[in-house]
Amino acid sequence: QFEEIQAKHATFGMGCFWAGDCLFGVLPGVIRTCVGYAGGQKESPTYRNIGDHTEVVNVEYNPDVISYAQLLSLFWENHEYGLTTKIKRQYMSLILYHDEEQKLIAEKLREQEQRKRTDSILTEIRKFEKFYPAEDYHQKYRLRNHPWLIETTGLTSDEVLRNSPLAAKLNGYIAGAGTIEQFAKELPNLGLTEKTAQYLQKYVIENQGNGLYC
Ligand code: MHO
Repeated sequence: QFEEIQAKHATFGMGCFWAGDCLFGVLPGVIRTCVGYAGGQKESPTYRNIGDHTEVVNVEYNPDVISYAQLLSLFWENHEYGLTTKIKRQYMSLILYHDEEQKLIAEKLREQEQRKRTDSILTEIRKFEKFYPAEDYHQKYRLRNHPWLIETTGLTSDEVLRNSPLAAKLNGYIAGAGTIEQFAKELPNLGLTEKTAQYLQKYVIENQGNGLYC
């Protein structure tokens, strides 16, 4: 008898969505990620025709393992949200809350962030309405540059790359978004062969802390 995890969703706009995909995907407690367009009114936006939408990452997480506040710390730490110059709507800082609890936490933490700085925070907090998944080639973008890794782990379809928890992890690790300590700790649970683990480890170390997820 397995108890269903009561998974929750969180949605963040924080610049280029390839970065959010890596940063959140690798996080313990995050189950899966999907990048897409949200926050605007235009029907069926695409990358080339995004209209008034923003690039966002939609995160499915287990609230027993990671809290919304913890997700928000990662959000604040990893993008520029206080620029005085205007950021394109495509890359705006945006929190789309899924329930009242998320709304209150987001508002409270934005206030806290604001107190730490003198320029004003541009992050908008709005209700999540509609999410349009982005084109397949944007999903797990960094992992897609590693066809051997995709092949050897059996993540060989667009659908699997979009939905698989392992794909979310590998996409983050390959870009250097997880720490070396976390990688060492999680490796036994990833179910990788020795050779695959070595391949991945090289990138975890090489890309560690370079902050280049886009
Ligand atoms: N620097 C990237 C941004 C891509 S993104 C998904 C590019 O110019 O292609 O917005």
